[in-house]
Amino acid sequence: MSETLENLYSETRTFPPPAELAADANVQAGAYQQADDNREEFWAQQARRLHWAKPWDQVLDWSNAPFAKWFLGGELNIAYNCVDRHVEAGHGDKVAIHWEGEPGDTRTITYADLLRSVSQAANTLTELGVTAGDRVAIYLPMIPEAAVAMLACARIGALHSVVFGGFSVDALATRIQDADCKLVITADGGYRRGKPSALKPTVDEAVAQCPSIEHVLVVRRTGEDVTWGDKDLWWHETVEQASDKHEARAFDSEHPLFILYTSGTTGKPKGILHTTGGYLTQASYTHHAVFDLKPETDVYWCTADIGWVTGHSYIVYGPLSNGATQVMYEGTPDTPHRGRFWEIVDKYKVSLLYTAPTLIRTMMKWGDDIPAKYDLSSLRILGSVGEPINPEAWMWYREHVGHNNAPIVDTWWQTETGAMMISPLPGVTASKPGSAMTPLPGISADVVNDEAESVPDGGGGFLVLREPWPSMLRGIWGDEQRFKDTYWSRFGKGAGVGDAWIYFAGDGAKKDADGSLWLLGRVDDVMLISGHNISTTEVESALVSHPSVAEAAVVGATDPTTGQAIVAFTIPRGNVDASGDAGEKLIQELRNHVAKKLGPIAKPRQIMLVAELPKTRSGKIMRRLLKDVAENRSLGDVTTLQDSAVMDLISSGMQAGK
Ligand code: 6R9
Repeated sequence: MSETLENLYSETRTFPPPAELAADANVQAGAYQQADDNREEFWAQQARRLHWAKPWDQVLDWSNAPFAKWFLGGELNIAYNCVDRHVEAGHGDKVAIHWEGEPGDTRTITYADLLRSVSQAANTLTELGVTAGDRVAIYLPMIPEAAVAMLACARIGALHSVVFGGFSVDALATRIQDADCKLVITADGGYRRGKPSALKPTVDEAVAQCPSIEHVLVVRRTGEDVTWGDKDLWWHETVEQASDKHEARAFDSEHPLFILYTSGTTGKPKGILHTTGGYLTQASYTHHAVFDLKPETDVYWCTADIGWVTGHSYIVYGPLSNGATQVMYEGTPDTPHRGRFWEIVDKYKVSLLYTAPTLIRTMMKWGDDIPAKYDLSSLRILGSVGEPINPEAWMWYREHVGHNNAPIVDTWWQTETGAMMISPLPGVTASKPGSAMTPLPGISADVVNDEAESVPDGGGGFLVLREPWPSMLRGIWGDEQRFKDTYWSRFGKGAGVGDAWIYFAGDGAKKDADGSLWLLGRVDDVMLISGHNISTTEVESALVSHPSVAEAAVVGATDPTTGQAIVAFTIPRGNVDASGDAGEKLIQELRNHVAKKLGPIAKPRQIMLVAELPKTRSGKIMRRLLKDVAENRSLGDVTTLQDSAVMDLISSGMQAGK
């Protein structure tokens, strides 16, 4: 990209933290200065929040950059940190997980229960021949056994590779093969949209293509019939019969913890590798700092799936290492009704909620009256992750969910970063709707131009990370070169310029006049209209700021006159008449609305009113597929698409010229 990204959208509203929250916040403003004064000592201090069986000798070794080592010589056990130590501290009876199944069945799991289950699972894995360094695939619905399985792997030093329960045979098989997994942990099925959804048949087909698999451990969740093979073992006949005593042994700080495959827009998925000490340090600290967790009184709920990095760091490792009480929910937000999320918040008196912009926009579409039916007064901090949150969605979240005073923490991070990197601190930051604000203490994010020079306030460019951080990826499984090429060859030493290694995140960003950071989406999605770089995020936010719009996705389609032209796919809010002439009128109104907000250059060539948008299971809009539609191409890879029928609907609407 030759020019910097253009900044069109401006936002002036700010919301300081409520005074009581600020006064009592876990992390205060001084943390930034402390981290600036001595970054390594700052992270060492956060590492001391954990239990180490052997202290480290050196905080960071960056001599073999871009391969980092943190807390060298230190030893710890992750499961001990997430479970045993809370029981030993007298909190065995404390609820770790309030689990809510989609059909309404529930389970209450204390830290003592969790310790027994994790110990049993660790004993079973060991009996099945799984040892430290082996890889285990986990393909489960959102049931407590998913967390138990991950912790059991961590406890014995085996790497888990969690694969989304919605992924296909191919997606599962390629991931098993890439990491040579020895074991798969799965279930007969889970509940989705009011009915059982089978998992075992997918595993059977995948395992048939994966000779490395020795055993398949199957949790009984739905009770539906399954085909049984000689590798299959029931969880309740093995794990639940095993001894519940297991001594956790400490592993080296750099012992590998897990592999998680990123969806990746092109090519084969990348197996992102994380290790032990640094990962847990940052996952734990950021959860404590950004959610201001008070383990005695808070009830935390992260709505992500465990198959996404957000589920790893902020359902399993962060909250459990901090001794949190949390809610875990199996199903979809509209089963059996569209108030389900708010019903759960009300029922468990959730105080800290972590969800994704896609869900917030869906709730906006369903209408304000739905959250209004529930008592949401327990909520004190609201988190967002996964995509830029449009200012209007941010305001809606604050008003209709956060009763106009719960701080919103918009957290930017990636599978690769392992934990949050850019986010407000709820007791410190006066936040702006739509901005992730500032790098967290100890993190050095910056926005740079093509020459890797920091852009001035008001400028836009590429998001980079200038210094190593504890939970950074340690590589791509089995592909060192791709690791260097993808993240380290765009800027800095890896690009042959200067001495510093600079991590390229792949996102566009801008700094506003105060230096606050605004994420603008993936650099690959930036549009080039008549020579101007325009970010999809800003046009989408302009559309969502119109009262008739719930959600929008924008792509640049090839255009003979302007190079690329803006094509927008827009979901009207629930109460809007978008049929026939009313729809045509709305389209014209929206085109003019964008032109007025952002300038005539950003006026969409075409707007389509649609009922749904193609999304990944973690809620990211798949703009690549919409671009195929806008340019009349046949669709590319759809294996990570949540609902494939969506694309048929959109394509047929496009052909009909709607
Ligand atoms: C945690 C997670 C990473 C990509 C990232 C960026 C987008 C995530 C965001 C955000 C703007 C935020 N992203 N959080 N963009 N604001 N608060 O989502 O990991 O699935 O690996 O995706 O998601 O584009 O580069 P992952």
